[in-house]
Amino acid sequence: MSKRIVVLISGNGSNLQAIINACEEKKINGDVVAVISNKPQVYGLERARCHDIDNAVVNHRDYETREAYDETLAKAIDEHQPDLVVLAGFMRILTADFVEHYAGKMLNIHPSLLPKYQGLNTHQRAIDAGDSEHGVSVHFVTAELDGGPVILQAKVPVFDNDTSDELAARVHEQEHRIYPLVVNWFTDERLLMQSTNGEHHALLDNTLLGSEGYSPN
Ligand code: NHR
Ligand code: GAR
Repeated sequence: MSKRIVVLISGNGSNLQAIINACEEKKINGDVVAVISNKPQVYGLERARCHDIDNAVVNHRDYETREAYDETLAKAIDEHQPDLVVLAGFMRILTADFVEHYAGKMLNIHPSLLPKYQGLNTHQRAIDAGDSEHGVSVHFVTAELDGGPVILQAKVPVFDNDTSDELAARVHEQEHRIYPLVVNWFTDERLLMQSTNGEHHALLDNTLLGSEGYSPN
């Protein structure tokens, strides 16, 4: 059965686009059934409309507390009965209750080689640290911010005199390759999150993934 995917965004939505394209090309056994943004008028919403995908704004500025916001957001998501919730450049920290509600069925893409550079401004931080490599991680979302089990990473070089924008563009290319791939693993039911005694692990084809996620051989 084809899986129902809800994508949460806050901006441009290029990762959303990569996932929509992969679904249309049948590289993912699923459909993006809805796109929800916390910010009005972002380009990602236009991308959804272009593909006749249900889209909505749940604006965090309209809510007094994170709990109230997340409650409304969860209702908007659950209307679509998703099998998978995908964070694609979604910029609001989610409450533990919200995360628990989607345990094992919510993914995020984070622009760093986790556990390095959790949080924001990752490209500039990698440059400032003098790193020679940087990259991107897809992980299951847990209550711990950017702390859920890593599923797949991709690395890029950092060149001398790279600007943050140049480095971000290099990372973006990798994002658009690896996010559809991981979503496909999930929709093919090859990917699971196992939680025991408050510890979370990712499994691919019943094999425990290491701290850097899947790596061949
Ligand atoms: N929520 C939980 N509980 N766990 C995670 O792993 C999450 C999450 C929510 C979002 C994405 C994450 C990223 O990939 C993500 C992972 C936003 C912030 C942030 O500080 C940090 C990390 C991520 C997303 N947000 C500010 C806030 O106060 C607002 C920043 C802004 O609007 O620009 O929510 O990096
Ligand atoms: C991506 O680079 C993603 O890794 C990052 O935001 C960008 C969104 O681009 N995510 C975060 O920083 C989450 N805090 P997109 O809207 O074009 O997909």
